[in-house]
Amino acid sequence: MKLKRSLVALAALLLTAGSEANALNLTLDFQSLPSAQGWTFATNNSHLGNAAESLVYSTCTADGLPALCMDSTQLPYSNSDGSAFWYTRADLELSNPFTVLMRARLLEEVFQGFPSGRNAFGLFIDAYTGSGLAQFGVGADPSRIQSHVKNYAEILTPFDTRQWHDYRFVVQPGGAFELFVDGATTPIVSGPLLPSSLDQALNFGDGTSFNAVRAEITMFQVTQVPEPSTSLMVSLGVVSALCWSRRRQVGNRAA
Ligand SMILES: [Ca+2]
Repeated sequence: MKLKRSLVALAALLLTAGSEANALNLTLDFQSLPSAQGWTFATNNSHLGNAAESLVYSTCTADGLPALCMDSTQLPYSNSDGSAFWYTRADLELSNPFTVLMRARLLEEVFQGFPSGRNAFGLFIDAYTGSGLAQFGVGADPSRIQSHVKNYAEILTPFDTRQWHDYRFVVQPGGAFELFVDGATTPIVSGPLLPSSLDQALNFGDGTSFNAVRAEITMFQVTQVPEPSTSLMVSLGVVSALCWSRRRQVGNRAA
């Protein structure tokens, strides 16, 4: 009876701790476009405006899985218009550590505009945390990563970005960010965030005006674990609740 009651108390404690932590847990669904799921489509192409969304993005099937297909290679390039087409949202609390997991492959990369302007932000993720910016982009020709770390120099990858890969983007606001690929324990790139006081925002998609990319995304998740101090407090609470419960039972038995 006592044990049952203490288990109920334990469950209540865990539930309370979970809701207090209010951790992010966001998964993109591929039955509809991100704009139907809380994301806002954005472009620097003043000519196409929001019409660009349906020209660049579609829900599709990739390798038998529901996917988001991105294809900016079909739009005519004009150097008077930008060719960045991305999704953004500003309603996420990004001042605590969080992780973005993206499974994607790049089918094609086309350089437009200035050849010297080649950069990999044709498929990118970036995060403004309120105090800093962490960002990376993936390129396919050649397979590479580019980031604000190393001043956007090309970091050639030992894997082919035209194949499926898991990109795990781990951001510690006020600290550093790390990008892991396919469960590797060593990040392919890591470093401090760029100081930025711009409002919090998470962005992904085609972020460059001079590259066009054809890509497929079959997973996009944003997760946040409770702060270590919160986890520790929950653990300590659980342990003390269990100890208290056991002491009570022992005491009752002895009486
Ligand atoms: Ca582009």
